[in-house]
Amino acid sequence: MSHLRNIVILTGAGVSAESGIDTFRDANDGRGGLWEQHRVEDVATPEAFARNPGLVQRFYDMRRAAIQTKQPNAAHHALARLEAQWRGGTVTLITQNVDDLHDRAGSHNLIHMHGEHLSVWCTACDTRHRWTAPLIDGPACPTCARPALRPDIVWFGEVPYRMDDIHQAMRDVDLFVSIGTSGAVYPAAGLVRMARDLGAQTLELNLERSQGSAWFHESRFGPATQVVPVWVD
Ligand code: BV8
Repeated sequence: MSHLRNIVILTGAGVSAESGIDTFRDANDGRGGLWEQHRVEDVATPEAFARNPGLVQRFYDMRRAAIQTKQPNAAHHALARLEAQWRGGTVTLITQNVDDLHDRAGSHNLIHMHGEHLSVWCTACDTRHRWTAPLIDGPACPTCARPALRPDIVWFGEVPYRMDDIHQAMRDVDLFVSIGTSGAVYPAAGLVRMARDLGAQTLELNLERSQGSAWFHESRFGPATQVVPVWVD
């Protein structure tokens, strides 16, 4: 990989699957991305939040509580090692995941394009805070004291975070690696095409074929805790 200077990595729920965090659409779990019989696409939207805030707050309180009990796995650690050891270029890690397993594994050049489960956003005074208590209990905003906190997570129909930083990283990409994502959701799923248009090498590391597999020069299939360390090391 020595001639490949700038690496951009995109991760999805599959990189956290072996840490015990449910993916959204995994056929394997038989639920196909359902939660309490709700499709994630139906819960992770501003309309759902306006219609039934309690349902959405409960969904995220449940996800947050589950994530707290999980640990980074060998794939998260391998990606942090790559960033620490890479010389002569940059490693940018873009994640679609709202969990903090990349953070806890030690990745620093990290873009959470769909937000973070440990952050809450006050829609009254537009400030962001570290999550401290279940939102279903209606905690007051630390800044304006109003009970207007929502998950600081990008829902369907909302604009992903740090798109400028993402496009900046993609401008100089030599190698684009997609790990553990179904390629179902845009604009994340469109990044591989951007990489190809920019003449970069593209590699997919996933459990199985994804909706984007055809766009990659190479795909390696297997569990992330096996295929990612092999690729990094
Ligand atoms: C936007 C946060 C404009 C929430 C998420 C038609 C109608 C309406 C909208 C659209 C439309 N067409 C396109 C859109 C836009 C829409 C979209 O793409 N919809 C899809 C459903 C068609 N996108 C949006 O609304 C986005 N915003 O477009 O704004 C815009 C655009 C550009 C610039 C400016 C403005 C916002 C989308 C963000 C939604 N929020 N997450 C939460 O987490 O609760 S999406 C969520 O699903 C994830 O974040 C991720 O992005 C997405 C896909 O999930 P994956 O991570 O891929 O997980 P999945 O379960 O699907 O797949 C797991 C994969 O891992 C599988 O391939 C599996 O094989 C593999 N795997 C499993 N185990 C392992 C493994 N791999 C390795 N090892 C293992 N052990």
